[in-house]
Amino acid sequence: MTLLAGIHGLADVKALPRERLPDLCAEIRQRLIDVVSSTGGHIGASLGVVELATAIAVVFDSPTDKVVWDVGHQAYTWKLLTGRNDRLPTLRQAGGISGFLRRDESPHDHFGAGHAGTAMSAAFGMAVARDLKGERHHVVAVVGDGAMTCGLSYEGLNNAGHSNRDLIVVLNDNGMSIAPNVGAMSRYLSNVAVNPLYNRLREEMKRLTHRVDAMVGHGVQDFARRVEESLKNLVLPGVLFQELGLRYFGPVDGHDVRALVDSLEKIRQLKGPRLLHVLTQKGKGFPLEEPDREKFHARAPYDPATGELKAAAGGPPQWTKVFGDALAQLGAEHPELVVITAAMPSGTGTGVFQKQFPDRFFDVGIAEGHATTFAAGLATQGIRPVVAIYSTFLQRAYDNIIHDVAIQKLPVVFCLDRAGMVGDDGQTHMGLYDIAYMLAVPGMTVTAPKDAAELIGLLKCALAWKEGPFSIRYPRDKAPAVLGAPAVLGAPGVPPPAAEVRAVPYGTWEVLRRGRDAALLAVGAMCEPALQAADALAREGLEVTVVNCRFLKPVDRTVLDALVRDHRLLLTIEDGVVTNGFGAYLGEQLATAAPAVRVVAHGAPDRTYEHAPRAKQLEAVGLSPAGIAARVRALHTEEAALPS
Ligand SMILES: Cc1ncc(C[n+]2csc(CCOP(=O)(O)OP(=O)(O)O)c2C)c(N)n1
Repeated sequence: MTLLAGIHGLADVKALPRERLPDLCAEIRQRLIDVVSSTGGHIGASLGVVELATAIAVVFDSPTDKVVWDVGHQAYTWKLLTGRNDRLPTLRQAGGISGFLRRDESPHDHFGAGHAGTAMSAAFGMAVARDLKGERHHVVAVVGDGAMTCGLSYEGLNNAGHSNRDLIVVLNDNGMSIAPNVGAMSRYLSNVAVNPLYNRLREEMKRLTHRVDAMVGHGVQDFARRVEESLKNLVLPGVLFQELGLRYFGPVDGHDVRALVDSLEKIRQLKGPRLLHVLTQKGKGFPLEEPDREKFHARAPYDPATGELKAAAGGPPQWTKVFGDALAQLGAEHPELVVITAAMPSGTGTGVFQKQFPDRFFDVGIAEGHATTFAAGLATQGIRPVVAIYSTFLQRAYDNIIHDVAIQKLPVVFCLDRAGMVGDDGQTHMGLYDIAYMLAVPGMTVTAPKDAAELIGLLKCALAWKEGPFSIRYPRDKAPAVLGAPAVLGAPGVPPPAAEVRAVPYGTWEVLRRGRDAALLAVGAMCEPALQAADALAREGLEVTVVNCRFLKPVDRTVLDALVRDHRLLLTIEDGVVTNGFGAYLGEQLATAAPAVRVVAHGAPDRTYEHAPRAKQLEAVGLSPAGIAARVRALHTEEAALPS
């Protein structure tokens, strides 16, 4: 029997002889590689902390002790050791366990996450709660070096550091965010990790202090300690954390599980805020070669023997790729254009621009708020920043969008990838809120393209627009090249080159199909299922108008006025929450302007959404062609029953 087969919970891990821990880790590593080869997921991050998670499982007593994993994407070993090994093959699958940690999934998931930088604050909250309640247990925050680029991590550290409360921070330093980590903190940590002088000096000082201790006694001992402290402050690692009020330990080898257990056991005995700096290698043991480290942070299903991706389904390219390629093409035409990403060059497709224009590309770390205000600063000086951030992560920057960009009417272009239902990352990553949050920003132009060509056309329009901020949203999906007219530009499925696409005229909608029974006002990627729904309804004798509402704000008054003249029922189709969404926005405008017209918002109801393929998530809320047709049918029947 393998060791892993005997692990059903933390008690089994603790019962294992220490010398067997390396073998257990080897089995865990293989298990993760095998399972994630078919589910896909954050394999690189998780492989990096196999030993760390195992050591934490041995040393601390969860659920009494609280362990808070930042992001939670690296916690597959934690899941496996806390009784979820059997369910691991359901990872990220509909109805299966989440790819992140969730309080409703296990009592060992002490804090749910998905976004980076929350662990320090949450763990400090738990430590304070413990003290308020007079309890005695440990609180451990495991934070990556990438998360140390988040302002939020420092807000937590600043608050916790001088509190004297008992809190253990484990800094999991692998030199990587998703891409290689950036910034001053990253450089500081790598200096600490690689500078042999630091480590030698520290050892020397320890030896010296002990010798003086033995020879002379306490007065000199205190003096020597003070000398050691001052020297430490000059050259030793961790001085930054010490100044912030945390006792620093490390750096230690994060792949030596027995040494990790020893270090954690010692640190557990101490009091006050303390930090253990652990050096790990992202993706350790993954069968791919070293240069691919960024690519296996998270990975689609792959061959477990070679690590190579399984052949992807054909069809049109992803919206991300269309955006990234177009941006790089537009970069040549617009020397004033710069691109900003918050730690996601490949995820946002902006890596193409980065390669071509490295001096005009800025990866600012996991710092969406800073990215936005940084862009605002650039814009005050006549530079044209394009800020490419996922819809879900831009939530972090809401105040910066309003306070720094919108109020000052600065022409910053926001490109929101992963807008709408996001698929198997699940509830923490849903891009369902950006329509609501962007519509409320004063002076913000809010747009969504129906196809790849229109994404390029909107980008061109955005770059020509100097009156204020401009946002473009698109989903995590394949982008139809040119909806409804594949033969006009390029081959079907292949988006046209940027040079061949004209800017979309500002503030205009496009009527895609005319009918009289109802009008579907579709947003972005919802144009395609709306057209398919219209086809199906036409076969039943219901004729509906379909409008591509590529500008959600400002609305196209001319088209809207014509629509309310000719229709009694307007139905917005939006891949976002209906609460304060596009339908609500239109409804509010038409309530007095056209009180006889009924406006219905068809989108995602106000609740959380579980991980599942995007198509299934859309279907579940009626945003498939069949779901849209069913809603129109039902509403039309209701309307027909009303007196005319
Ligand atoms: C607010 C926010 N922005 C971006 C991301 C996307 N993201 C997920 S993991 C990650 C890198 C985290 O790096 P680190 O904390 O060092 O952990 P590692 O993956 O290296 O273990 C990023 C940028 C996120 N989860 N949250």
